[in-house]
Amino acid sequence: MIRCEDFVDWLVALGVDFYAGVPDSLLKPVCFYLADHAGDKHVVAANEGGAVALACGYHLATGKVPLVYLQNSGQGNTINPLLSLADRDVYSIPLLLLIGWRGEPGTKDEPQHVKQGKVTVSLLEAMDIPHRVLAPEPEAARRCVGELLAIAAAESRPVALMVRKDTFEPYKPTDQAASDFEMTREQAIKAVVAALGETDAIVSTTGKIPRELYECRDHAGQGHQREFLTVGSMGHASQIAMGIALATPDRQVFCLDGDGAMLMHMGGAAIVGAAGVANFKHVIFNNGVHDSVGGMAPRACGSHSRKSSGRAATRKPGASSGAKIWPKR
Ligand SMILES: Cc1ncc(C[n+]2csc(CCOP(=O)(O)OP(=O)(O)O)c2C)c(N)n1
Repeated sequence: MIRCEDFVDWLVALGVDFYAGVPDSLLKPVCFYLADHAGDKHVVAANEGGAVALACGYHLATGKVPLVYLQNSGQGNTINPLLSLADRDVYSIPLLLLIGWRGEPGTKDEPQHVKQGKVTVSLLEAMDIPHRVLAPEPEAARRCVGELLAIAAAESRPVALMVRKDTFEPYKPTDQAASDFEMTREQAIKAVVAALGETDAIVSTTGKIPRELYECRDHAGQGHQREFLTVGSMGHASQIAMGIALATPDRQVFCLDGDGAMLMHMGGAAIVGAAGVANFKHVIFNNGVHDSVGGMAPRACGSHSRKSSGRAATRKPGASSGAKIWPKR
């Protein structure tokens, strides 16, 4: 297994000093290590596409190769900025993607991960992104990181490292977000379930909320006919619920969301608000963290008071990246 400290040291030695992503259970040790050690050079993004864009911005201003981490469930969110921003035919921006490989063929995983796991590599291939599986042996892993970063820098393009379960040694965070809420999530779900009417429909978000909701309704003897569990497709529960609410104006539709999922596609809230769907109710369980994948806070880590470098980001599509336009600091 690889120690997070070693992994990040290799990256830093190779010039990688900016990290953005959305937490993942397989990458949990690295996510927490970065939160503890990378200060304002680490951003937990609203969604994986946003993380790619943040990393592209950092490259534009510094010429450096940034790292973007994600669970492969979020690969879909990255496709647009990878193909129409970072791709060699557009702005040709080098990035290192670190992808937690849930649902890898041959492993046992939940249904929402199986399909994504099957197509993760072929999606990278379709996007012409060089990729490798990160070996768990430190020496082989270090070589692999070096080779991929050399490709990213020399060819100015995104590259990807796939990460299997147990590749990283566990890491104990020093600064875990304190939880001083009066209720647990389970108690809050119970309170909502107790207040539901007999015909109300429920759409729940991704992660632990749907599991706890399912169990809670089981215990309450309520059955599951009127609930929809958005086990994948994180961040889209409110729009599913809005679709149901529009189609069934005579019933109340409750969306039970997490704060991380809500943030992921927050624009949906504006659409619900603008449409004025009277029978739609959005309940957000705000625990301040991505609890289902380890408990990282869905916010930028570190200080926000860094002074601006005063550089403006201007670059024409098709221009190659790097020193000519963006001299390295
Ligand atoms: C697009 C996408 N990105 C990442 C994930 C991995 N993931 C599953 S649940 C979760 C955290 C959800 O956090 P929140 O909505 O705050 O709910 P909590 O887990 O705190 O109850 C993440 C990041 C995913 N399933 N889909």
